[in-house]
Amino acid sequence: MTSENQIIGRNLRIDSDRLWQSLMDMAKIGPGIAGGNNRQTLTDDDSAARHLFQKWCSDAGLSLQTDKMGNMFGRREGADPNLPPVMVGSHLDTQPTGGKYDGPLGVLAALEIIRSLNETGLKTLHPIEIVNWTNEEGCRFTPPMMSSGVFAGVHSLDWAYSRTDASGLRFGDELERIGWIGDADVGGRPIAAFFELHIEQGPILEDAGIDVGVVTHGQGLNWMRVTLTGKEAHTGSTPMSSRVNAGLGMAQITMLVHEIALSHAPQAVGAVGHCEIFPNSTNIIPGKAVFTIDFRSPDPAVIAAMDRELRSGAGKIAQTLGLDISYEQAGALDPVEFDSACVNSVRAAAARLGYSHMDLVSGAGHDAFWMSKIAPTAMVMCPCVDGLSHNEAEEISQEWAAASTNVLYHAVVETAGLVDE
Ligand code: HGY
Ligand code: MN
Ligand code: MN
Repeated sequence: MTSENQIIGRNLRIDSDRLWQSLMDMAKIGPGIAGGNNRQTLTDDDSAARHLFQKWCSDAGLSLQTDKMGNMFGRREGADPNLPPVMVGSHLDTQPTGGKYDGPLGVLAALEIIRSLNETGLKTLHPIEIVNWTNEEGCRFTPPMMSSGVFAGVHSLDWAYSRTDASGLRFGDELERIGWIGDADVGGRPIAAFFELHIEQGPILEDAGIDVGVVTHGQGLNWMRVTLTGKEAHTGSTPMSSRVNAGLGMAQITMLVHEIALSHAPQAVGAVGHCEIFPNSTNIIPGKAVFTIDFRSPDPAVIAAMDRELRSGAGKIAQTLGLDISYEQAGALDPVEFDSACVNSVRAAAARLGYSHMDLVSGAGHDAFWMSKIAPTAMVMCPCVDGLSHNEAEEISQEWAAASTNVLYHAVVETAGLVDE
C-alpha cells in the first residue's frame, strides 16, 4: 500500500470530459427506444461493445485476456509482475430497458484511471487489471452476476454454459456464437483487491445531497421462479366455480409477495418482475403461469423468513384454486460486508478530495459481491437522478461521474502502491 502522502502530492485526477465522451460513445451501441440501452448479454450488440472496449484497452497500452466465460481483463503491468493484480471494473451488458450508466460507468471509469495513470507516467507496484464481467444483469440468462460467480468459484463453468434464455438458447452456445469464448481459465488466480464503481440505483445519495457513496455492505437476494399449473378452458362458457385459473393464482401470489415484504419493512423489499402466462390468449383461461419473485434484505434471517412465508401462503392459494405449484431457485446472493481496509481507502480518498460522502448499503447486487468472497473488495457509488435505474431515463451528472471516478482512482492506486521514480 502506498502511504497517503505519496498520493496527496500527486494531485491524481481523471479527465472528466474524456470519461463522459467514452460513456456517450459506448451508449450508442445497443440503443433502447427511449434514450437508454438494450444491450443484453451475448447479443451482437454486446459483442460490438466488447470490440469497442477491446480497442480502447489496446489504445491505452493494455494487454487483453478473455476467459472461458467471456470475462475481459485489460492489464497494465506493475513494477513487480509477480504480484497479484488490483482489479477494477463492472459490466457492459444492460437490461432490456436499461440506462447508459448501470455497469458501463464502472468499466469506463476503470479505463479512465488507466488513461490518466498513463499520462502521469507513474508506475504502480502491483499490476492493475480492468474488467468487463459477462452477464451481470441476469435478465436474459439467470442468475445475475453469473460470470463473477464462476470466477469466485460459486458456480461451475458447465452449469453456467447450460443456462438457457426464454427461447431455449444455451449460454455456452451464445457465447461461442458471438466469438467471445476466451481460452483463459475462469478465476483460480490470486487477486490483491477488487474495486467497483456503480451508480446507486436508488435515491439515498441524491436526496442527501451527497456526491460519493462509500459502500460498506450489500443486501442479499433470493430469486425464486414459481410455476403454477391449472387448466385451459373457454373464458366465456366455463362456469366461474369450475375454473382452474393459473393467471388468478399468479395475481394473488404477486400481492402476497408485496405484503410479505411490507411486513418486514424497512429491512426488506420484494416484487415480481418477470411473468409469463400460457397460452396468453384473450379468450382462454390461463392453464400455466411462470413468474420470478425477487426478495432482498441485508439480513439473511429476513430473506429466509420471507421464503418460508411465501411458500406457505402460495401453497394455500394454489390449494384453494386447485392449482399445482412448483418452485425453482433462480438466483441467490448472500448479504455482503466489504473489506474494511479497502472501504477505509475509499472513504479517505473522498475526504482527501473534498467530496461530500456517506456510508451506504447497496440495495442492488453487483459483481463485487461475489468478488468479496475471494479478495479484499470495496465499492464506490455515484448518485443517480431521482434514484432511477433499470429504466431508460436513468441519468447521472458529469460532475458525479468525475467525483466518484477520482475517488476510485485514489483507492486503486493507493492499494496497488506507487513506485517512486
Ligand atoms: O439485480 C441486481 O441487483 C443487479 O442490478 N443485476
Ligand atoms: Mn449493474
Ligand atoms: Mn442492473
